[in-house]
Amino acid sequence: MLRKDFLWGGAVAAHQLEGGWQEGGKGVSVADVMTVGAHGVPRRITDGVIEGENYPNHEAIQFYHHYKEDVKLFAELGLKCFRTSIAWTRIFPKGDETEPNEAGLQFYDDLFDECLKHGIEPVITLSHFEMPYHLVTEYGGFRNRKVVDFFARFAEVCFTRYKDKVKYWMTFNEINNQANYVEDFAPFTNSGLKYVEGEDREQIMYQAAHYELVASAKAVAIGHAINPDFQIGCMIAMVPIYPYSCAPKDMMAATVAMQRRYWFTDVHCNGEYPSYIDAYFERKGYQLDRTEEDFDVLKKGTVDYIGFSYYMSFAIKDNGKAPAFDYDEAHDLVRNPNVDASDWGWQIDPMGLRYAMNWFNDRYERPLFIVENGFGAIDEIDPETNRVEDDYRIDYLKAHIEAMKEAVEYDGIDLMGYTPWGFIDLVSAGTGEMKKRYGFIYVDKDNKGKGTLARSKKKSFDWYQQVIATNGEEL
Ligand code: BGP
Repeated sequence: MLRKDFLWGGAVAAHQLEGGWQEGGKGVSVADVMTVGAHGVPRRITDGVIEGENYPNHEAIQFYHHYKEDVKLFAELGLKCFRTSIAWTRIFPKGDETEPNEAGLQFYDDLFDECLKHGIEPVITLSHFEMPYHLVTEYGGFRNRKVVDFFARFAEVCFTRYKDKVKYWMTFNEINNQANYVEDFAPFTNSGLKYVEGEDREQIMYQAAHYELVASAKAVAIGHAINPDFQIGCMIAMVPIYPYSCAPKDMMAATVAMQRRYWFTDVHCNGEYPSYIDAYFERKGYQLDRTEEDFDVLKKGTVDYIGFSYYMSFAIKDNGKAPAFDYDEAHDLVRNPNVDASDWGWQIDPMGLRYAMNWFNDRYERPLFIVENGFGAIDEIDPETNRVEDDYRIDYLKAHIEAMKEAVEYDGIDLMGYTPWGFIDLVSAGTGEMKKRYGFIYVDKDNKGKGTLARSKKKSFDWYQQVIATNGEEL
């Protein structure tokens, strides 16, 4: 049985829905310099904001202005919690100021009050794929140790201001997704890394990740000192990597691949680097700036729970080098013939969610919180019913909720809540498209930025309402 106080909710991120990119004194964030991509084509990162480019996050779905009517709909849906993030640039427009921007702080006060008024608990990510762009141009993002203290200050200001309104926090969204350093997008959004031609990207990524982990641990300690009741978690992108076959080499390749993606969780939960990562740094000859003081900070700032996203699983085939040397994500991850995939190639695997929950539970003994899960699809309004009949989304979510319930019931896992992703349509993080939709609430806007921004309920809205009302009994 799920907990009585199970946190049924929905998840979004500031830059993907707020818009108002220049309102209330907000500064330019990394999300504001990413253009729209296309199906299968990633977004481009521009050098500052260039006139004439299409930056979908600038307007998004204008939640900044529509939040009151939206929160009303969330309440009608029955949400117990609402996961969003605080745009760092609303609080510190450039990131390195000493005093925060009052108008930005006030916006989140108003938003949280509106949620609480409707009995909806805010669940807040401090950094969801964005940081002030100024920190990138002036400091090189998290390749610079100075950014650790800018983040800690930002966290301190948020914790202090909202200490009586917000109990559940997360530090960095999908901190480990930058481990896929071969692409520009993830390291840029996570750490503000813009790679320079010829540098060892992997080494830079590991250094930035270390500073982020220290920043996270500092924030956790600061938060607990401000309010000991705070529950502060990490947020991990969980994509289990299965061995393609039972060949011992495939098995070992999967083990190595899992280590390379999920060691971040060890640092967050145990306050220590696992041995295999230290061994890897040594083998690669990476001399990272990691001080005794940092190790102390990591030990003192371990998280209260593991928040994670789950959308899909991968499979891997041995490349002839693992485990002796390494694996290469770009070449070794293969299509799993046992599961279907979405239009974007995301492999649909509900049982993988139960597997993932067990994987975390076996290692870390922390409560879990599924803070993202969902199905991105192209939705069309049905002319007969005048709404989106998104049975495919209901099927996906239903199967995943079933798997999650099995993990609770059969495996005894302590699960705090479930917040499906993008439950109101918003800008896709990966492609910048509006047409890759996840919502229970449709928003009238297309990829070119045209539309009335009117909100309407999809079939999944009614379905999820029933799920929440029965605490997951009726799916
Ligand atoms: C996660 C991110 C979200 C989100 C989601 C769906 O990785 O935390 O911000 O957008 O994935 O991804 P996409 O928007 O690329 O479909």
